[in-house]
Amino acid sequence: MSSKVEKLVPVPERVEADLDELARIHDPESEGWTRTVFSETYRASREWMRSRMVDAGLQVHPDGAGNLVGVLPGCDPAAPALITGSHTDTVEGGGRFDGIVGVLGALEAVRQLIEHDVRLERDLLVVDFLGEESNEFGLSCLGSRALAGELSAADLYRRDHRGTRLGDRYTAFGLDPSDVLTASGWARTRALHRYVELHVEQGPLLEERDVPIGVVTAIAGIERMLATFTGRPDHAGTMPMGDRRDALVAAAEAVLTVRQEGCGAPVHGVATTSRLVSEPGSPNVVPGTVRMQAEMRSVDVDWLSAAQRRLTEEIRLKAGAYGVDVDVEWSCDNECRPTHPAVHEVISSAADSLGVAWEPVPSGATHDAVHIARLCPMGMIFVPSRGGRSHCPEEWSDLSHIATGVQVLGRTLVELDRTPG
Ligand code: HGY
Ligand code: MN
Ligand code: MN
Repeated sequence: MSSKVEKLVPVPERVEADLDELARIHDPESEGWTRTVFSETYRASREWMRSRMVDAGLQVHPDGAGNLVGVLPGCDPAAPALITGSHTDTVEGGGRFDGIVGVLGALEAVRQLIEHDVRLERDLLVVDFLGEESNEFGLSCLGSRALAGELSAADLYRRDHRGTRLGDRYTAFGLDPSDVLTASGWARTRALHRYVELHVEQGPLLEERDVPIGVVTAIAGIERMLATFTGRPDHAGTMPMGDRRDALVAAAEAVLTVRQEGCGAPVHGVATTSRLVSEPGSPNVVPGTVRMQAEMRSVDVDWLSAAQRRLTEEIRLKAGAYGVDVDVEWSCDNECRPTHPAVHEVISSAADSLGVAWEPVPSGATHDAVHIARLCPMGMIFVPSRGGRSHCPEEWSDLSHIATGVQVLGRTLVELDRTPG
């Protein structure tokens, strides 16, 4: 290892200052550190992000899909490029670290390379991907999905609960929807060598095992369910209990069935019901219709598909006992994506060379890495989350862990730069 590379030691205070400054750009009307995609708060935060990328020494250009792409030129611009990054949008009521650590950590890694005059052979692309979080259009990872060619023209016609089309949200954000599908083609024509993403674990494993670094083995597949229960609205004061067809009672059974399935996964799996919309919703009417939103996730592909089938059957059977019909629709947010063994190997040996303990961990959360994996071999580095909490204001990762993650990222990028092929 050259002495220059040995000197790539992150300055935690710089990362902390960036984390604090970005956290200040959040929606004052919402809980936590909210910066949802397409919001005015998000627009302001990306202006800040772009200027921080320039300050770090990157040549920045937004692509047609709304991703912010910073380039650190390498010695051989014709060589397939390295790519790293993550996202800076949050869920409603989200935290200060999910995604953000991967973008701001990459900026610190870039500053280290420049300050210690470590010239990479390959261009290094640092990307703040647009809209990674799941949204009302039912599509997470908007920016990386577009780069991977997985966003379709039909997707732009998806509507949110107000009836607004996704394409119109791009337009209002200053992006041309037709560009979103074409201009993102740069990532499919620009040869990409390897992708590595630094991210907070968002779960309890690393903290429980007291290990500072996780090397991700696979990113869970996500299947989303929309169940529509059709019973019969009746007078709540007169219809005898035994004669009712109460859609909300059937849905309540289904919520517990979803939980039961999630708790039954033999290796890795979770299931969550996130929304019930009961109509007509009047206190004196037996609910006639209920729409239920749920999701299941696992790195165990066989369990996930079997659980979907079981759940659909069980929900229908239990609803029938209340005289309620149910229509169950499933949609795949993303397939399970294993990380690339060659990238996994470089990350773990980078940690070993730094004397940093690491463990292989699955990711129950999805990431932009799932989509960029379609463009080149992918790997991920995790740092611990306090109490395993995320997607909440209490989300926290220690600066010392983040700095270790940045150091492993920097060392990994240098090693990946040298790998052929
Ligand atoms: O939903 C997820 O797993 C990610 O945090 N967007
Ligand atoms: Mn994330
Ligand atoms: Mn998230």
